[in-house]
Amino acid sequence: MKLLIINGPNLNMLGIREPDIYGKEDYPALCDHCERACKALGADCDIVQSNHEGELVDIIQNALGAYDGIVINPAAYTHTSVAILDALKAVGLPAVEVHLSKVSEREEFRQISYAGMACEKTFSGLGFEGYTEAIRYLVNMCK
Ligand code: CA2
Repeated sequence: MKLLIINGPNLNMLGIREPDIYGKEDYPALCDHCERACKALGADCDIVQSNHEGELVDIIQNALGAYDGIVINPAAYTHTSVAILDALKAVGLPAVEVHLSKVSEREEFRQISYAGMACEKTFSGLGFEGYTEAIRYLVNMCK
């Protein structure tokens, strides 16, 4: 099975600031973590990151026919983007939402997730392990 792992705005800045919230490891370390998790769980993956909402919509649309599932951390667009929600619904691929931090314990404006409405499951507050759990979930679901 082939998974597309999508990361939204500012996740490329991991490890630079706010280590208390997002951890000390940087974005290349997250990519390495996801690649290793996919290999261990028997999946292939591509990993993409964009700071641009429209580009994220294009990436999701282009996943149709090319991937079996999507792992997505839409970052700040989680809480604002109906366009990303609609794109996930349009392609209809099984998708799992991931957040490094425990969003439910953070600010009020982070309490809505539009993307999550099109996802099978959400893993939040587990750091990099949330990606592992999302990959595991999709691998098991597609068995
Ligand atoms: O917890 C998560 O994974 C988030 O999706 C991260 C987003 C945030 O807007 C969401 O509410 C929850 C932020 C992405 C990373 O932002 C950084 C900020 C400063 C330094 C490094 C990264």
